[in-house]
Amino acid sequence: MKNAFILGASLLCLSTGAFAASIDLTTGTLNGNASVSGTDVELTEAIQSQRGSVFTSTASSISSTTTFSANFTYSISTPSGGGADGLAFVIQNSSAGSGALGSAGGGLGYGGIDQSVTVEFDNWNNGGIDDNLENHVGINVDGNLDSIVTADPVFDLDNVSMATAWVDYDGTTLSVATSTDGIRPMVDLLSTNIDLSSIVGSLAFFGFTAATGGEIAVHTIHDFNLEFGSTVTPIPLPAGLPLLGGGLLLMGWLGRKQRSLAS
Ligand SMILES: [Ca+2]
Ligand SMILES: [Ca+2]
Ligand SMILES: [Ca+2]
Repeated sequence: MKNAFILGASLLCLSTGAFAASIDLTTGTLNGNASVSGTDVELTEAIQSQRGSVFTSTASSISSTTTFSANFTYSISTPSGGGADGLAFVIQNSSAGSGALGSAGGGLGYGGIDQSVTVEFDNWNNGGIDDNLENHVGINVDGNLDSIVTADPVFDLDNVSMATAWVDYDGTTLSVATSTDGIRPMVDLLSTNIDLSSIVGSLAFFGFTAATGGEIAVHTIHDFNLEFGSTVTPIPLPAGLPLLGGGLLLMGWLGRKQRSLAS
């Protein structure tokens, strides 16, 4: 009986692990100046007027019930002339598909990509009502550089050796947090209501863009994890193991058995 309980518990652990999805961007679709650097994707070099993007090569299904949690690590290094222009996390279903690449400079490589939702990490003041802070994180729709909402990440995006960002969508609200210590802050940096499926439609490519302009930096994505909620496809368990449902049923049966033994 004790062994059966342990089996049930281990199946529950497997089920939790099954939802974590590390995305290897080095096998994604790289566009423009993006290149693979070891296990990282370098979106731009520290050269003027570069733009690069990387997207998942296959699209994910999106519906009105889609929820997801994403996190990634990024760096912006060797800045010159004040450091520019920044990088962006982009969810898009534009006609270019995984080959999408937007404008350089203040466009951060996402400018003009339609049917898109973007979280920008923007470190150059291009002016305008929501770009008046040099150092800001923003949420943008349809490749429009005017953000719906912006916030100051507090640390300096011009020269960040390693930062982590978390982007969560609960079906209604898109929330963003970022830090330089790898620990998710207790309070999100910014959030806004987004109707994802009405913006992108039934499919979306997930990925990143960055650009330089007159001023420059190296923009790099080191690690990317994406997990869907309601649309997750369970990974197959090793042969011979019952499905997750079997483990849950076993737990339930054990619970009833223990109750019946006690009575
Ligand atoms: Ca700057
Ligand atoms: Ca800017
Ligand atoms: Ca901006």
